[in-house]
Amino acid sequence: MDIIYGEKHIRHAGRVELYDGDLVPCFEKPERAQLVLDQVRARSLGDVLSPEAHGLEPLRRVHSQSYLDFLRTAWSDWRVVHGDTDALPINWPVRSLSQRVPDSIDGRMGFYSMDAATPITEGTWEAATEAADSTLTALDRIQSGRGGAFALVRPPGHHAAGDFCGGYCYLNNAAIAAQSFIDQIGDRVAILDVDYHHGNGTQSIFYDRSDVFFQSIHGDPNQEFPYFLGFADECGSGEGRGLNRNFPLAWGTTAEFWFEAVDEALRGITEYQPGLVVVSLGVDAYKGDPISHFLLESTDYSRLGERIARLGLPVLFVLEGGYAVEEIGVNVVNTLGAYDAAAG
Ligand code: Q9C
Ligand code: ZN
Repeated sequence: MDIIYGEKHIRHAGRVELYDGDLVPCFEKPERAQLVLDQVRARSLGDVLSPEAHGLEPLRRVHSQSYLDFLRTAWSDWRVVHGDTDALPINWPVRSLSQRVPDSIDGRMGFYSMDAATPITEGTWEAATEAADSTLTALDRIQSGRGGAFALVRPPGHHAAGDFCGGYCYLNNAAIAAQSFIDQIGDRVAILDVDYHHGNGTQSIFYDRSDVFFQSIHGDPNQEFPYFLGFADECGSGEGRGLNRNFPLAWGTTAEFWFEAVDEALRGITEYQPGLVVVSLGVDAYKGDPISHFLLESTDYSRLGERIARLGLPVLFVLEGGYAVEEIGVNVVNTLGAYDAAAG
Protein backbone atom coordinates (compact mmCIF):
# COMPACT_ATOMS: atom_id res chain seq x y z
CA MET A 1 0.00 0.00 0.00
CA ASP A 2 1.00 3.64 -0.33
CA ILE A 3 2.45 5.29 2.76
CA ILE A 4 2.22 9.06 3.16
CA TYR A 5 4.95 10.61 5.30
CA GLY A 6 6.11 14.22 5.71
CA GLU A 7 9.03 15.45 7.80
CA LYS A 8 7.50 18.53 9.39
CA HIS A 9 6.32 16.43 12.34
CA ILE A 10 9.88 16.74 13.67
CA ARG A 11 9.12 20.42 14.35
CA HIS A 12 6.56 19.34 16.93
CA ALA A 13 8.63 18.08 19.84
CA GLY A 14 7.12 19.01 23.17
CA ARG A 15 9.44 19.04 26.15
CA VAL A 16 7.22 17.90 29.01
CA GLU A 17 3.71 16.75 29.92
CA LEU A 18 2.00 16.53 33.29
CA TYR A 19 1.94 12.83 34.15
CA ASP A 20 1.08 11.21 37.50
CA GLY A 21 1.93 14.42 39.35
CA ASP A 22 5.25 15.05 37.62
CA LEU A 23 6.42 16.92 34.55
CA VAL A 24 7.97 14.15 32.44
CA PRO A 25 9.43 14.06 28.90
CA CYS A 26 6.63 13.84 26.33
CA PHE A 27 5.74 10.26 25.35
CA GLU A 28 4.51 11.50 21.98
CA LYS A 29 7.85 12.29 20.30
CA PRO A 30 9.38 12.46 16.77
CA GLU A 31 11.25 9.19 17.19
CA ARG A 32 7.89 7.37 17.06
CA ALA A 33 7.20 8.23 13.44
CA GLN A 34 10.82 7.69 12.44
CA LEU A 35 10.77 4.17 13.86
CA VAL A 36 7.56 3.37 12.02
CA LEU A 37 9.15 4.67 8.81
CA ASP A 38 12.22 2.47 9.42
CA GLN A 39 10.01 -0.62 9.62
CA VAL A 40 7.95 0.43 6.58
CA ARG A 41 11.19 0.57 4.59
CA ALA A 42 12.79 -2.53 6.14
CA ARG A 43 9.75 -4.60 5.18
CA SER A 44 9.09 -2.91 1.80
CA LEU A 45 5.49 -2.18 2.69
CA GLY A 46 4.99 0.12 -0.30
CA ASP A 47 5.86 3.48 -1.86
CA VAL A 48 6.56 6.29 0.61
CA LEU A 49 5.02 9.49 -0.77
CA SER A 50 5.07 13.10 0.42
CA PRO A 51 1.90 14.86 1.54
CA GLU A 52 0.20 17.33 -0.81
CA ALA A 53 -1.26 20.58 0.52
CA HIS A 54 -5.07 20.56 0.71
CA GLY A 55 -5.61 23.98 2.29
CA LEU A 56 -7.63 24.87 5.36
CA GLU A 57 -11.13 24.18 4.03
CA PRO A 58 -11.13 20.44 4.89
CA LEU A 59 -10.03 21.38 8.44
CA ARG A 60 -12.88 23.90 8.73
CA ARG A 61 -15.38 21.14 7.97
CA VAL A 62 -14.43 19.49 11.29
CA HIS A 63 -12.95 22.21 13.53
CA SER A 64 -14.36 25.63 14.44
CA GLN A 65 -12.74 28.71 12.91
CA SER A 66 -12.07 30.13 16.38
CA TYR A 67 -10.23 26.95 17.45
CA LEU A 68 -8.16 26.91 14.25
CA ASP A 69 -7.26 30.59 14.76
CA PHE A 70 -6.25 29.80 18.34
CA LEU A 71 -4.09 26.85 17.32
CA ARG A 72 -2.34 28.82 14.56
CA THR A 73 -1.43 31.74 16.85
CA ALA A 74 -1.18 30.18 20.33
CA TRP A 75 2.56 29.67 20.49
CA SER A 76 3.49 33.16 19.27
CA ASP A 77 0.96 34.70 21.71
CA TRP A 78 2.36 32.52 24.51
CA ARG A 79 5.94 33.49 23.66
CA VAL A 80 5.19 37.21 24.07
CA VAL A 81 4.00 36.60 27.65
CA HIS A 82 6.09 33.63 28.82
CA GLY A 83 9.17 33.53 26.61
CA ASP A 84 10.60 30.62 24.70
CA THR A 85 8.88 27.69 26.48
CA ASP A 86 6.17 25.25 25.42
CA ALA A 87 2.62 26.42 26.05
CA LEU A 88 0.65 24.31 28.57
CA PRO A 89 -2.78 25.01 30.13
CA ILE A 90 -3.38 24.97 33.85
CA ASN A 91 -7.06 26.04 34.29
CA TRP A 92 -10.21 24.77 32.59
CA PRO A 93 -13.76 26.16 32.28
CA VAL A 94 -15.58 23.32 34.10
CA ARG A 95 -19.27 23.32 35.11
CA SER A 96 -20.29 26.56 36.91
CA LEU A 97 -17.58 28.62 35.20
CA SER A 98 -18.26 30.97 32.30
CA GLN A 99 -17.86 29.62 28.76
CA ARG A 100 -16.80 32.94 27.28
CA VAL A 101 -13.44 32.99 25.50
CA PRO A 102 -10.90 34.96 27.57
CA ASP A 103 -8.53 37.43 25.92
CA SER A 104 -5.36 36.18 27.60
CA ILE A 105 -3.36 33.34 26.10
CA ASP A 106 -3.39 31.57 29.48
CA GLY A 107 -7.19 31.69 29.53
CA ARG A 108 -7.48 30.54 25.93
CA MET A 109 -5.07 27.63 26.55
CA GLY A 110 -7.57 26.26 29.08
CA PHE A 111 -10.61 27.10 26.98
CA TYR A 112 -9.34 25.21 23.94
CA SER A 113 -7.88 22.13 25.68
CA MET A 114 -8.79 19.17 27.87
CA ASP A 115 -5.51 18.28 29.62
CA ALA A 116 -1.96 19.35 30.51
CA ALA A 117 -0.29 16.64 28.44
CA THR A 118 -0.61 18.40 25.09
CA PRO A 119 1.95 21.21 24.79
CA ILE A 120 1.82 23.72 21.95
CA THR A 121 5.29 24.44 20.57
CA GLU A 122 6.72 26.60 17.81
CA GLY A 123 6.24 23.83 15.23
CA THR A 124 2.91 22.42 16.39
CA TRP A 125 0.69 24.16 13.82
CA GLU A 126 3.01 23.23 10.93
CA ALA A 127 3.24 19.61 12.06
CA ALA A 128 -0.47 19.22 12.76
CA THR A 129 -1.52 20.73 9.42
CA GLU A 130 0.99 18.52 7.62
CA ALA A 131 -0.48 15.45 9.37
CA ALA A 132 -3.94 16.45 8.12
CA ASP A 133 -2.52 16.93 4.60
CA SER A 134 -0.88 13.49 4.75
CA THR A 135 -4.17 11.90 5.74
CA LEU A 136 -6.01 13.70 2.93
CA THR A 137 -3.28 12.62 0.48
CA ALA A 138 -3.73 9.01 1.64
CA LEU A 139 -7.46 9.42 0.93
CA ASP A 140 -6.62 10.67 -2.60
CA ARG A 141 -4.54 7.53 -3.20
CA ILE A 142 -7.40 5.29 -2.15
CA GLN A 143 -9.79 7.14 -4.45
CA SER A 144 -7.46 6.66 -7.38
CA GLY A 145 -7.93 2.95 -6.81
CA ARG A 146 -4.67 2.08 -5.12
CA GLY A 147 -6.24 -0.16 -2.45
CA GLY A 148 -5.48 0.64 1.17
CA ALA A 149 -3.26 3.55 2.25
CA PHE A 150 -1.43 4.53 5.40
CA ALA A 151 -1.06 8.05 6.80
CA LEU A 152 2.15 7.82 8.82
CA VAL A 153 1.51 10.91 10.90
CA ARG A 154 2.10 12.66 14.15
CA PRO A 155 0.85 14.44 16.13
CA PRO A 156 -2.08 12.03 16.40
CA GLY A 157 -5.69 13.22 16.15
CA HIS A 158 -8.44 11.15 17.74
CA HIS A 159 -8.70 13.07 21.05
CA ALA A 160 -9.02 16.43 19.27
CA ALA A 161 -12.66 17.57 19.10
CA GLY A 162 -14.26 20.37 17.09
CA ASP A 163 -12.83 23.03 19.37
CA PHE A 164 -10.23 21.60 21.71
CA CYS A 165 -6.91 19.79 21.77
CA GLY A 166 -5.88 17.09 24.25
CA GLY A 167 -4.36 13.65 24.61
CA TYR A 168 -1.38 14.71 22.41
CA CYS A 169 -3.85 15.60 19.59
CA TYR A 170 -4.56 18.95 17.88
CA LEU A 171 -6.31 18.28 14.55
CA ASN A 172 -8.47 15.18 14.13
CA ASN A 173 -6.83 13.62 11.08
CA ALA A 174 -9.23 10.66 10.86
CA ALA A 175 -12.31 12.90 11.12
CA ILE A 176 -10.95 15.36 8.55
CA ALA A 177 -10.41 12.54 6.04
CA ALA A 178 -13.81 10.96 6.75
CA GLN A 179 -15.57 14.31 6.26
CA SER A 180 -13.60 15.00 3.09
CA PHE A 181 -14.64 11.63 1.65
CA ILE A 182 -18.30 12.42 2.41
CA ASP A 183 -17.99 15.88 0.85
CA GLN A 184 -16.44 14.46 -2.33
CA ILE A 185 -18.27 11.14 -2.74
CA GLY A 186 -21.41 11.44 -0.64
CA ASP A 187 -21.13 7.88 0.67
CA ARG A 188 -21.00 6.63 4.28
CA VAL A 189 -17.83 6.12 6.34
CA ALA A 190 -17.14 3.67 9.17
CA ILE A 191 -14.39 4.59 11.62
CA LEU A 192 -12.77 1.84 13.67
CA ASP A 193 -10.64 3.19 16.51
CA VAL A 194 -8.33 0.51 17.96
CA ASP A 195 -6.08 2.90 19.89
CA TYR A 196 -5.90 1.95 23.57
CA HIS A 197 -7.59 5.24 24.51
CA HIS A 198 -11.16 6.16 23.63
CA GLY A 199 -11.39 8.41 20.55
CA ASN A 200 -13.43 11.07 22.30
CA GLY A 201 -12.77 13.73 19.65
CA THR A 202 -13.93 11.58 16.75
CA GLN A 203 -16.97 10.38 18.68
CA SER A 204 -18.07 13.91 19.53
CA ILE A 205 -17.57 15.21 15.98
CA PHE A 206 -19.87 12.58 14.46
CA TYR A 207 -22.16 11.75 17.40
CA ASP A 208 -25.41 12.92 15.77
CA ARG A 209 -24.55 11.86 12.24
CA SER A 210 -26.03 8.99 10.24
CA ASP A 211 -23.29 9.08 7.57
CA VAL A 212 -20.45 8.14 9.97
CA PHE A 213 -20.46 4.98 12.09
CA PHE A 214 -17.88 5.38 14.86
CA GLN A 215 -16.67 2.43 16.94
CA SER A 216 -13.92 2.46 19.57
CA ILE A 217 -12.25 -0.33 21.57
CA HIS A 218 -10.39 1.07 24.56
CA GLY A 219 -9.50 1.15 28.23
CA ASP A 220 -12.62 1.63 30.38
CA PRO A 221 -12.99 5.39 31.05
CA ASN A 222 -13.85 4.55 34.66
CA GLN A 223 -10.14 3.63 34.94
CA GLU A 224 -8.45 5.31 32.03
CA PHE A 225 -7.92 8.54 30.10
CA PRO A 226 -9.94 10.35 28.74
CA TYR A 227 -12.14 9.49 31.79
CA PHE A 228 -15.10 11.60 30.65
CA LEU A 229 -16.24 9.84 27.47
CA GLY A 230 -16.17 6.35 25.98
CA PHE A 231 -18.78 4.50 28.05
CA ALA A 232 -20.78 1.63 26.58
CA ASP A 233 -24.11 3.45 26.80
CA GLU A 234 -23.02 6.24 24.41
CA CYS A 235 -24.90 5.10 21.31
CA GLY A 236 -25.23 8.27 19.22
CA SER A 237 -28.04 10.82 19.12
CA GLY A 238 -30.73 12.03 16.70
CA GLU A 239 -30.06 10.70 13.19
CA GLY A 240 -26.89 9.14 14.57
CA ARG A 241 -28.67 6.95 17.09
CA GLY A 242 -27.19 3.44 16.96
CA LEU A 243 -24.15 4.62 14.96
CA ASN A 244 -21.77 5.15 17.87
CA ARG A 245 -20.47 2.09 19.65
CA ASN A 246 -17.98 1.86 22.49
CA PHE A 247 -16.21 -1.25 23.76
CA PRO A 248 -14.66 -0.25 27.09
CA LEU A 249 -12.40 -3.02 28.43
CA ALA A 250 -10.69 -3.43 31.79
CA TRP A 251 -6.98 -3.03 32.50
CA GLY A 252 -5.26 -6.35 31.85
CA THR A 253 -7.40 -7.21 28.81
CA THR A 254 -5.73 -9.88 26.64
CA ALA A 255 -6.01 -10.54 22.91
CA GLU A 256 -8.76 -13.11 23.42
CA PHE A 257 -11.24 -10.54 24.76
CA TRP A 258 -9.92 -7.65 22.65
CA PHE A 259 -10.63 -9.60 19.45
CA GLU A 260 -14.17 -10.38 20.58
CA ALA A 261 -14.77 -6.62 20.49
CA VAL A 262 -12.91 -6.28 17.17
CA ASP A 263 -15.03 -9.01 15.58
CA GLU A 264 -18.24 -7.47 16.87
CA ALA A 265 -17.18 -4.07 15.49
CA LEU A 266 -16.26 -5.59 12.11
CA ARG A 267 -19.67 -7.30 11.90
CA GLY A 268 -21.23 -3.88 12.47
CA ILE A 269 -19.18 -2.36 9.64
CA THR A 270 -20.21 -5.13 7.22
CA GLU A 271 -23.85 -4.46 8.06
CA TYR A 272 -23.42 -0.68 7.61
CA GLN A 273 -21.86 -1.12 4.13
CA PRO A 274 -19.77 2.07 4.06
CA GLY A 275 -17.88 3.33 1.01
CA LEU A 276 -14.75 3.80 3.14
CA VAL A 277 -13.30 2.46 6.38
CA VAL A 278 -10.98 4.68 8.39
CA VAL A 279 -8.89 2.84 10.99
CA SER A 280 -7.54 4.99 13.81
CA LEU A 281 -4.47 2.81 14.25
CA GLY A 282 -2.95 3.36 17.65
CA VAL A 283 -0.79 0.44 18.76
CA ASP A 284 -0.80 1.28 22.47
CA ALA A 285 -2.92 -1.79 23.31
CA TYR A 286 0.44 -3.60 23.04
CA LYS A 287 1.59 -5.26 26.26
CA GLY A 288 4.85 -3.29 26.41
CA ASP A 289 3.26 0.14 26.11
CA PRO A 290 4.56 2.38 28.92
CA ILE A 291 1.30 4.28 29.54
CA SER A 292 -1.29 1.59 28.78
CA HIS A 293 -2.72 -1.56 30.36
CA PHE A 294 -3.75 -4.06 27.69
CA LEU A 295 -1.75 -7.18 26.85
CA LEU A 296 -1.63 -7.57 23.05
CA GLU A 297 1.42 -9.26 21.51
CA SER A 298 3.10 -8.05 18.33
CA THR A 299 1.69 -11.05 16.44
CA ASP A 300 -1.83 -9.97 17.41
CA TYR A 301 -1.42 -6.92 15.20
CA SER A 302 -1.00 -9.24 12.20
CA ARG A 303 -4.28 -10.91 13.14
CA LEU A 304 -5.89 -7.47 13.28
CA GLY A 305 -4.71 -6.53 9.78
CA GLU A 306 -5.93 -9.81 8.35
CA ARG A 307 -9.40 -9.40 9.86
CA ILE A 308 -9.73 -5.84 8.62
CA ALA A 309 -8.82 -7.03 5.11
CA ARG A 310 -11.68 -9.55 5.21
CA LEU A 311 -14.11 -6.61 5.12
CA GLY A 312 -13.27 -6.30 1.42
CA LEU A 313 -13.61 -2.49 1.66
CA PRO A 314 -11.18 0.37 0.95
CA VAL A 315 -9.30 1.15 4.16
CA LEU A 316 -7.47 4.31 5.20
CA PHE A 317 -5.14 3.62 8.14
CA VAL A 318 -4.17 6.65 10.24
CA LEU A 319 -1.49 6.45 12.92
CA GLU A 320 -2.68 7.46 16.40
CA GLY A 321 -0.91 6.44 19.65
CA GLY A 322 1.69 3.82 20.58
CA TYR A 323 4.56 4.69 22.90
CA ALA A 324 6.66 1.52 23.20
CA VAL A 325 9.18 2.98 20.78
CA GLU A 326 11.12 -0.27 20.41
CA GLU A 327 8.08 -2.05 18.96
CA ILE A 328 5.81 0.64 17.55
CA GLY A 329 7.11 0.11 14.01
CA VAL A 330 6.82 -3.67 14.21
CA ASN A 331 3.25 -3.49 15.51
CA VAL A 332 2.11 -0.97 12.91
CA VAL A 333 3.75 -2.77 9.97
CA ASN A 334 2.49 -6.15 11.22
CA THR A 335 -1.03 -4.73 10.90
CA LEU A 336 -0.50 -3.18 7.48
CA GLY A 337 1.54 -6.05 6.04
CA ALA A 338 -1.07 -8.61 7.03
CA TYR A 339 -3.79 -6.37 5.60
CA ASP A 340 -1.96 -6.14 2.27
CA ALA A 341 -1.30 -9.88 2.15
CA ALA A 342 -4.93 -10.75 2.89
CA ALA A 343 -6.45 -8.00 0.71
CA GLY A 344 -4.38 -9.27 -2.21
N1 Q9C B 1 -2.42 8.25 33.55
C1 Q9C B 1 -2.99 8.90 22.37
O1 Q9C B 1 -2.70 7.74 22.49
N2 Q9C B 1 -2.25 10.85 29.45
N3 Q9C B 1 -3.09 9.75 23.41
C2 Q9C B 1 -2.91 9.82 30.15
C3 Q9C B 1 -3.05 8.55 32.28
C4 Q9C B 1 -2.77 11.15 28.13
C5 Q9C B 1 -2.87 9.32 24.77
C6 Q9C B 1 -2.29 9.62 31.52
C7 Q9C B 1 -2.71 9.97 27.16
C8 Q9C B 1 -3.07 10.40 25.76
C9 Q9C B 1 -3.20 9.47 20.99
ZN1 ZN C 1 -3.79 6.06 22.76
